[in-house]
Amino acid sequence: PRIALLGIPIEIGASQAGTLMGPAALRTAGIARVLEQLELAVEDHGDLAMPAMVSTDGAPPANAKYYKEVKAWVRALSERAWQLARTGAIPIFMGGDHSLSMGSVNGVARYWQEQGRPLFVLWLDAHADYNTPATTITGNMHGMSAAFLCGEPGLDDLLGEQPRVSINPDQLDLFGIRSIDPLEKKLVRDRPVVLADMRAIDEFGVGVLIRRVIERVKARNGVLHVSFDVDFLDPAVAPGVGTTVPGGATYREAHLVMELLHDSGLVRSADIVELNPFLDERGRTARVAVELIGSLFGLQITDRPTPSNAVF
Ligand code: DIR
Ligand code: MN
Ligand code: MN
Ligand code: MN
Repeated sequence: PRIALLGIPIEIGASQAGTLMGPAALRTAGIARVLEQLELAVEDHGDLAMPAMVSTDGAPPANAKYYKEVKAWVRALSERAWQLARTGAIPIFMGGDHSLSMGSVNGVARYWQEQGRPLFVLWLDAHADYNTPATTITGNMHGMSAAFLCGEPGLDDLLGEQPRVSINPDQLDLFGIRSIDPLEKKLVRDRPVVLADMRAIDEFGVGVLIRRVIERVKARNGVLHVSFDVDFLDPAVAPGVGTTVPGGATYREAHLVMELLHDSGLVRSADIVELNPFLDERGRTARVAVELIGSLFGLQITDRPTPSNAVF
């Protein structure tokens, strides 16, 4: 298999500046080297250039900060993601803040729709990112990406001429959630979104819950996109994020998630977002993120196969 790396240095979707340095930090932490050691062919496509803004567009929606700038990124990225998927490579989208997923996931969803296979999205995050302009408190668009991808209204013009390919909410798995706004919570409750919050992880463990995700994808002959927001991790493990929330996944929980996903053979694309090197401690968070990408693509402690549910 081939891996296509693409940097998306966007930060205006987030509350704090600094995620534009994310792609550079992931490269410095050795993302390409780790994947090459797994005998994958890695092609680094560099960073997506900041697209020109189209001044003829109408008035942006209220409660969506930097809408025009985010729109420029998202439509360019959606096209690029679709093209990368068509080459047969596994794209890894290196952010950048989480608003970029509105483009990356839309683009790969367009490709899989053409292939006639349902795309499932695993959203590893402290937050649900299920706000719309009608529910948001902050107006930050990185908090709206999952809702947009499920077809929620309010950002309807965001993709410009790009086709919008929404996923059904029952193909979205929110995983690791521990911070959700009041109206956002209501919206998630009204939708068939599948959710494993930290309470569920405490009770059942990530092994059981990730196997449940994998079984649902397999049952429908689907493929999986992993959208990994670094704040999924506990702040003690990953301090280099603008929106840390206590009580996140431990180092080993996160690796187990990635190892199980690798063994499933279902992962066809991934985002790694919200890494903020400006807030990091000497590259610690970038290194952890790269190690986790290693596990997602086959790095193992031993070469023995992972025990299945049945065999221990
Ligand atoms: C909050 C925080 N729910 C918002 N969201 C995110 O701004 O909508 N922080 N994604 O990382
Ligand atoms: Mn988050
Ligand atoms: Mn997020
Ligand atoms: Mn965030």
